[in-house]
Order: sequence, then C-alpha cells, then structure tokens
Amino acid sequence: MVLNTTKSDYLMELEDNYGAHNYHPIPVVLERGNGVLVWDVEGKQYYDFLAAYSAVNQGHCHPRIIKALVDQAHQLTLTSRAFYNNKLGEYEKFITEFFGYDKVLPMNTGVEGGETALKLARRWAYDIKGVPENQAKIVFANGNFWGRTLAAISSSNDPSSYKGFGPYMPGYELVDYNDLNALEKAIKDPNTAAFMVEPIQGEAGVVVPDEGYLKGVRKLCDQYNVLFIADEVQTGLGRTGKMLACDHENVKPDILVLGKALSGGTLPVAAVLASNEIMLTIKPGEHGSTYGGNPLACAVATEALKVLKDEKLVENSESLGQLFREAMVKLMNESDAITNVRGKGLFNAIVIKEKNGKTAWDVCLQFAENGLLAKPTHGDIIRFAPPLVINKTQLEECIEIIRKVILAY
Ligand code: IF1
Repeated sequence: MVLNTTKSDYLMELEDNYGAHNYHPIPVVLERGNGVLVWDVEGKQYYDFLAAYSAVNQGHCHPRIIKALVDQAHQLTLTSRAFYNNKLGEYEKFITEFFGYDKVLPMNTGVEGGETALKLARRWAYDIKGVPENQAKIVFANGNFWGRTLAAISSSNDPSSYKGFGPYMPGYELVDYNDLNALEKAIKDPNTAAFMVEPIQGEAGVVVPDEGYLKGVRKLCDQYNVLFIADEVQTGLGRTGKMLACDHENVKPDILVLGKALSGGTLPVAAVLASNEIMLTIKPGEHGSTYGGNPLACAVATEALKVLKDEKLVENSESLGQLFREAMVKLMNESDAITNVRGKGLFNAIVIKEKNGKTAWDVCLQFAENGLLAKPTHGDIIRFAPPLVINKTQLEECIEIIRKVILAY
C-alpha cells in the first residue's frame, strides 16, 4: 500500500480498490458545494463548469430546494404507487401546466425517462396508429446519447457505449443528425412509431443543429404521423437559454423527456410528458417504478422548477451564454489551440487541437489547477456548463482562467 500523501489520494485509492472502474474522473475529490462553487477535501475552491452534466442548473445545494427536501424528508419519503400520496397529484398538476401537456409519467433517472417514452411510442403505434404487433420502428440520430441501459446503447453508434454488450434491441434505425432528408426517408415507413432526438446533442459534444432543423422534424413527424420525442434531459430546464431547447424554434414535441436538473441535483427525478391520447395507451400495472413519483421527488421537483422561474435562470443562461461564447470566439482568434466554439445559452463547448502530445485532458487538468472544473468528451471537446445561477463577475473570472490556460497551452 502506497503511503497516502493527501486525503484526496487516500479517497481516490479507496475508490480504485473497492469501486468499479467505470469512470476515469479528473483527479479532484469534492466534499462541499454551494451555488457555482465546490471545494475539495483539501479545502481548494473550484468553479464547477460541468454542473454534474446539467443536473445542478440551480446551483449546488440551493437553499430553497434543500429546504423542500429536508421538510418533506421529515414527513414522508416513499409510499410506492400501491397507494396514493398527498404530494403526487399536486405535482402532476403543477408540472403538466408548467410545460403545457395533458399528463406526466414520473420516473427517476433520465434513461428511465427515455425507456418510458419509447414504450409509450411503441404502444401508441400499435393501439392508435395501427402498426402491426412487434413491427414498430423507432428512429434515432447518429451521435445520440440517452443513457446506459441496453435499450439506450442499442441506439448508439459510439462503440464505447455499445461494444461488448450485444445482442441489441431490435426495431431501431439511425439517421444522421441535422439531416431532414435522411429523416424523411426513414420515417415515411408506415411502421415508424417515433423519432427520438436531443434538440442539441450533449455527449456528442454540444452539437447544435441548423436553424430550422427542429421545425423540420416537427413538420415531417406531423406529415408521416410519427411521434416526435424530445430528449431534453440535458438541454432542458434553462440550460440553452430557453426553458426547453425546443423553444428556440417554438416546436412542441409529442413526448417530452426531462431529468437531471428537474431535482436541482438532489436526487434522481425524471418526467415524461405527453397528451392523453399517448399517455393513456399504458394501462394500470403496465409500467412504473418503485420510486417513481415519490413524495420527496415531488416536493423537490416542484421547488426546483419554481426556482428556475423565480430567479430568472433561463434569462441568465441566455445573456451570460452570449457573453461566454463571444469570449471563447475571441480566444479562438488568439490561440490555435481552439478549433471550434459552439453552443446556446450556458451550454457550450470548445474543440481543442492536440499540441506537443497534449490534449483536452491536459487542458482540463490545468483548469483544475487554476480553480475551474470541466471534463473532456470524445477526446478533444471540452463542454462548459456551469450552474445557471452564475453571475457576470464569476463568469468573467472563469473566462480569465480559461484564457490563461489556453494561452499557455
Ligand atoms: C454517465 C454523458 C452527459 C443525457 C441525455 C438521457 C440521459 C443523459 C441527453 C440519461 C445522461 C449523463 C450520463 C452520465 C454522464 C452524463 C453524460 F457524458 F454520459 F453523456 F450528460 F452527456 N439523455 N447523461 O445526457 O440520464 O440516466 O444518466 O439520469 O453515464 O456517465 P441518466
């Protein structure tokens, strides 16, 4: 056993010895968070520029959300759906009116939300559209990421997601993202149930489609009677400068999947919203989850949504996102390290060119050294997604850290 030099080393070694090796984290051990800031076990402060992949849009340990969590935790945390509880109905009314849908099916993780959306789409295809039993086709976009279950990785074209986990879910078809011709070719097949797509692809590296793509998806889905499922687990809840990324083109998906920041980063809460026609195709006892719609989740999600509105976090995301992207474009003109800047609202990414054997990973290590946390995706892309509560002064400080590291790269 190597002599442990710091508490961080000790704790990282514990994870290495006793935990599955299914991640390769940036070597920082966090123990406290507040707003946009987090601290490691040595007391070093960082700006959190990942926000747990957009699950902490309201900021770490938001006082109102924590209060809702603690108050409810003293009352009633879980009943299962074998019985009613006094929080679920009010939450269902609140969230369906908040987003303008008839009904919600409450789940826990984002991938459960995606699975639920696909089950609803297949059932709608058989019962309403009249697709022959077991013939329903679902279309996805290349570069998609919606979780780690077998149904989710079956739709992936990224070997690090699907390799070695076959056989795969049948009834799927992939088309290029941001390609309406390819989409039309795929969904004109009368057995098509749905097209599930991220309005901006997150894991692919904040890939923003052309203006008009979402409107085109909506139009084609209407034309061929195919359900448009928007996976807004990462892009939703203010992240892109609108409440939903679909709002940038004023399109309304048939099924909306939410997760992550729906609980403000306290516990897994997901929601699937749809019309009565779609939602009521699933009958009692045909779908659910032990924790789905639990009183704790209802209390927390209600407060998390209210905080987004009360603190104008969507507007903040839009305005500070503009400022951030302008600064990154300016930096790209000053340094050959950055080859692309893209994003909407406070959902942005830079693409880093490999230089002298150094990569985006080394840049992120330097960011951490300088008090800012981010992590690369797909090797050369660094995603920047701070909590939406960040203020102008904090953002400018973070821009300075990014500039300093990039100009020294
Ligand atoms: C990991 C990635 C992000 C998602 C979208 C559904 C889900 C996710 C658009 C499923 C989850 C998470 C998973 C997490 C890291 C993170 C991630 F890097 F993996 F791909 F954000 F980009 N739809 N994304 O992004 O939600 O079941 O996780 O609650 O697996 O490492 P979940």
